[in-house]
Amino acid sequence: MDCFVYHAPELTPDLSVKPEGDVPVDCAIVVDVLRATTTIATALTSRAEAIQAFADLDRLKAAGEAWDANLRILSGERGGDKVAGFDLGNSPLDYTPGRVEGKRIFMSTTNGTRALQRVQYAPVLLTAALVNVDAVVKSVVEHQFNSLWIVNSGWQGDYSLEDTVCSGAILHQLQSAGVDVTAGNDEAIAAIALYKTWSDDLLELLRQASHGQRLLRLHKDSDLEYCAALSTLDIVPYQSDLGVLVA
Ligand code: 3SL
Repeated sequence: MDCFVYHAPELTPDLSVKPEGDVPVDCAIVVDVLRATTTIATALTSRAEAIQAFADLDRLKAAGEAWDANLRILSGERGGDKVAGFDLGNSPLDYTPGRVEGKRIFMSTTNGTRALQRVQYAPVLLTAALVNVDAVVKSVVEHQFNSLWIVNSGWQGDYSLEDTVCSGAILHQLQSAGVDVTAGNDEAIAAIALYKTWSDDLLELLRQASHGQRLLRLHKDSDLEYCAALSTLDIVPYQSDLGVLVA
């Protein structure tokens, strides 16, 4: 399987609009360890009906307000904080069954939802974080794709350590499962090396990462601990309709 890692949505070939000819990839996996894809995996594990992702807050509000008020949650994050007037921010720990079961979550985050939009026309679109690496790898192995893009959300167009280590974990576990992983770019080789270096102390890596530091300044220590745990959730979020993720 040809595997490519991209460090940010802006560095990823554009599949935000429907391509005219053949789509250049079989499956795209969007990663935002801190914290969007960890929150998505958690919310779906808590039996949210679906996550509907928006890059733009005004579009989110319009779609959310058209939904039954008892069956919706408006989830907005900018700069690590909850957006004023929204029900929830982006802490995965807030997405408990008591709050989200049966509800549609209208979500917008600084980078993660932009990454989803960037590859929304991939034939198969999954999301992964450290918390659901094993489940996602199992699903990729079963589908026997020929090509895979791992799209890191990064931070405002730039590299992020935590997303890269998760990309490396996915590729490393694919290799361990016997998949013939061919690195399509140098980023894929570097991601595997980063994961091998840090696999025994992922929490420390998250603490050293610039976005980890930003969240620690906002007193989100427990979020970091939760996001650093490897394969604690057995869930594979996938896009069922444009912008809509289900379990
Ligand atoms: O960038 C994003 O999409 C967010 O996950 C950032 S934060 O962790 O919620 O601050």
